[in-house]
Amino acid sequence: MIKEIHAQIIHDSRGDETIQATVVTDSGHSGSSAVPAGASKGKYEAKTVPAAVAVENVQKYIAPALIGKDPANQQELDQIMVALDQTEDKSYLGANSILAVSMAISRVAASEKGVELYQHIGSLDHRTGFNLPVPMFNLINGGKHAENNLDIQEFMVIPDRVQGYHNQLSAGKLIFSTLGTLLRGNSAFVPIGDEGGYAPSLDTNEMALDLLVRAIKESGYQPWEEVSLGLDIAASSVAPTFEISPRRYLGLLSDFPILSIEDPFNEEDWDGWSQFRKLMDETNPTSKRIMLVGDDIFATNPSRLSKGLELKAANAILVKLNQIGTVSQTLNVIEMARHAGYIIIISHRSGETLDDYIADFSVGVNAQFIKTGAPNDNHPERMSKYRRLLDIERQLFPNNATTKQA
Ligand code: 2PG
Ligand code: MG
Repeated sequence: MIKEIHAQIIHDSRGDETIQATVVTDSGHSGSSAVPAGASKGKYEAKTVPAAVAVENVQKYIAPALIGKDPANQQELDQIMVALDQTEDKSYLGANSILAVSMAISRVAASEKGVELYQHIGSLDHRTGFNLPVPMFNLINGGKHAENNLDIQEFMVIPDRVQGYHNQLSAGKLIFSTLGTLLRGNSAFVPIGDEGGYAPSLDTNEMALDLLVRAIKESGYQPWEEVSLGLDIAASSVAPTFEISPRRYLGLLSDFPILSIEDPFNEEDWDGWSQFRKLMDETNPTSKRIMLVGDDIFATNPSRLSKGLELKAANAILVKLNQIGTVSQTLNVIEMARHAGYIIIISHRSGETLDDYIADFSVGVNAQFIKTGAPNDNHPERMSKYRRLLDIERQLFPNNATTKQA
């Protein structure tokens, strides 16, 4: 039974204020969670309130409504908060106030049951068998996440054909360090972007892709056969000079070993999305299923997703808990997407905290992929998720996982 709920202001990786909530039960268990923040936020995301207001909302409105309840009943408690808020976009209490408590509820429930968080999330999602997601490492940052001249927001490497999570993490770290050596060949100092990847200024976006292919090869991996590339165009917030065109994207897909392309069109451009998916399906010459990933277009929102499913707008969804604002609503969106055969990618935000919640969440829902930045040891807000996944791998597959630390 919930006895107390506290909230406090902490700072995220960009130095901005955010909220952390702690839920305490009468059995002496407690669980804390913190909310991240985006820079390229979608228009259809749930709304936040300033951190100080969020803290006050938790203490004044949310805590009194939840004290005395059983944290095992995630859906019921989330529903109480949604009803208290009374708005479609959580703008009254703030999605940040609500989500901090929603996540902390699941943490304390897991602790009371004496199970790992991913197991508890799994039970909310009616699951007992687990797998690790494949990491999508954002090694070159551009767009709103960096001060450089690259329009595309994220250039990722995806070790989709490397076996075992710890080997995938090693591949990501090695390729990241090789890339650093290649970039430092041109200039001694290479800036770093918000998500821990390099943020060089390059003549073209294509040069970034060339560099990644070189880094993959020089690290001893085979592009496409072992390690693929991924892009997040973030078209709704890309510079107006960037040419958004299906022909250009198809060109990139045929010139580079790209497995995944996220937000290639604006969040309002349903036709652009549907036509491109059709084109991709017709021209996909490879054995792999190229992912057309909806982030801002779906905003982890059930009505946006259901429109997208009807219009055949994509084949994969990027899931961010704070786009919708509660754990159980996020689980419902995942269920809808999975039912339609969509690939599930659990994602961090560009402004992150040390909270590793999404690592457990990605395993709990059996997501195929996780996107949580560069494997950069100077960015603990990204590494906390990658490290937690190593722990989970050791628990789930003790014979396969090495004991090496990331
Ligand atoms: C994205 C995210 C995370 P932000 O667009 O996918 O990488 O960025 O958190 O800034 O919205
Ligand atoms: Mg995105």
